[in-house]
Amino acid sequence: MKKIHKLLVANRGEISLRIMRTAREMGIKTVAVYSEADRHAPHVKYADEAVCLGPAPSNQSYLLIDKIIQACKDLQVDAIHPGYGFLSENAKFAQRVSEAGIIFVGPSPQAIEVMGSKLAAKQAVSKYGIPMVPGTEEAISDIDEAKSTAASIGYPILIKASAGGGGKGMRIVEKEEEFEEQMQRAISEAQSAFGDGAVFIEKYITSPRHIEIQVLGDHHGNVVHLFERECSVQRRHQKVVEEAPSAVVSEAMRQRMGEAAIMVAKACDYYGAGTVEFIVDEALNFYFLEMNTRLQVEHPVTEMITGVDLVKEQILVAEGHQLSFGQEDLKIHGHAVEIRVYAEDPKNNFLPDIGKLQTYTRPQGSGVRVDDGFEQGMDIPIYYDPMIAKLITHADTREKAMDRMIRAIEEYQITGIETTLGFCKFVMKHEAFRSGDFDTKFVERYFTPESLDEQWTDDELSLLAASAVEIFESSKKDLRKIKSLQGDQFPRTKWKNRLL
Ligand code: MV4
Repeated sequence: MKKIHKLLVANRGEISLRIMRTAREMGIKTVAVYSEADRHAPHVKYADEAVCLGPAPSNQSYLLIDKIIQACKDLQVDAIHPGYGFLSENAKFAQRVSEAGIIFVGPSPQAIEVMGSKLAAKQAVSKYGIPMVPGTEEAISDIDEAKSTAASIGYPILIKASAGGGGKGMRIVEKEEEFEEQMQRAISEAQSAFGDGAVFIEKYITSPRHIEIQVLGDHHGNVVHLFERECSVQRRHQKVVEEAPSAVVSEAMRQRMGEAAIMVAKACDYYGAGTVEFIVDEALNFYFLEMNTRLQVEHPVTEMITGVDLVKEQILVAEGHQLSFGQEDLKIHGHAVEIRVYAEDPKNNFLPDIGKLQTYTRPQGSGVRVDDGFEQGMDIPIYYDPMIAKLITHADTREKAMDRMIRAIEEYQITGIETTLGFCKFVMKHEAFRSGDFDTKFVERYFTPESLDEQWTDDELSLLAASAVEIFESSKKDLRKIKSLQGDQFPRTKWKNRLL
């Protein structure tokens, strides 16, 4: 057991603040790191101490392992929380941190490494009977052998890069004639993007749902799951809306998925917070895809329905404590929805829209949580992810959580930049989302820029038509009056122009 007195958060923005808030509640001093672009950022102001790492680009600041470790030594920091992104799933970083005698608030470097490779992850869990998509267990070396495997699985198949993530390096193959070409492309893409050309094949599940399970493990071999998050509403592998629980997961399915997730965690002696990702087909069969060995962006929906502060548990586990609860202590309370507010223009192909937050007023009230890292008047830097905020609502039913989200979106006032708020409201009102009948193709299936135009009900449209006729008739009357006055008895004056 080793008490943490001072925690450095190797991150920026909302997640850095989110982590420091919990640390402060636990009586732990906080250290922020920042780049020159983030000098005046809220996470820097919030921290007890702050260290500048370098210029704006993350490879000259937030990714500098040596500088971060040196800052810990200079300030007598005893633990590092990596947040998400940046160095959070870098096994070498986790290793270097612990070699420097600093606690890494996260899993072991070995677990990060195994789960960082999709093939290694599949191999690690293969003996536990966890459902996986039919496919190859090893990297493809022989094209003819791969082709015959593909034929026996049945097309379409998906080629995936073992080192890939977030959809990078994936290729769908519809029929055998395309196989060889796509395979070569996938290999060279994987080689240049990840420095690892290993690829494998899986049966392609055409329109899956993405459902993931939050897990927590300690150093004593205890692992629990904190139910599922539904993350199917995404755009080009970027999640847009997440919720917990999922509208389609029954109690029995939840239990089976939860148990499978715990097995995945145990297969790599996992400790800390992690997420086991599954895809779910139309028949609600679920298949293990990969494990994310970090705190995820969408962790708040799990916190809202369980009442567990995941960062607090991460810190306690890192100090060596046993989990303070067992599986049977965890219950789902109500429903939570999260939207990601990005500085992107949904009317313009979601291009990042940078600039100054001219107005920035957060929604408030019962069941509303906003996790953000900006303030009114600040510029959104171009160097990092364009996410401005996460807006989370919680209520006792899914219906009420969605209605509360619409209310909160309408209260949110952001000017100076375009945001995805209106797009999220479109999702929140869409019949497919409301009914729960959607998958990862939701956005491409239903969204066009016109979806954002003002929506009118039939009653409102009749009212508009009636009032248009009225205005037209009254204008005609005015025009007749003017014409009658224009009998040249009077010169055209300003008074008459005003009538027009
Ligand atoms: C799949 C799949 C269909 N079949 N694997 C995309 C990201 C990576 N985590 C795994 N992904 C997928 N793997 C098989 N065998 C479809 C996807 C996929 C997807 C998965 C989760 C969330 C969004 C997605 C969007 C498109 C494709």
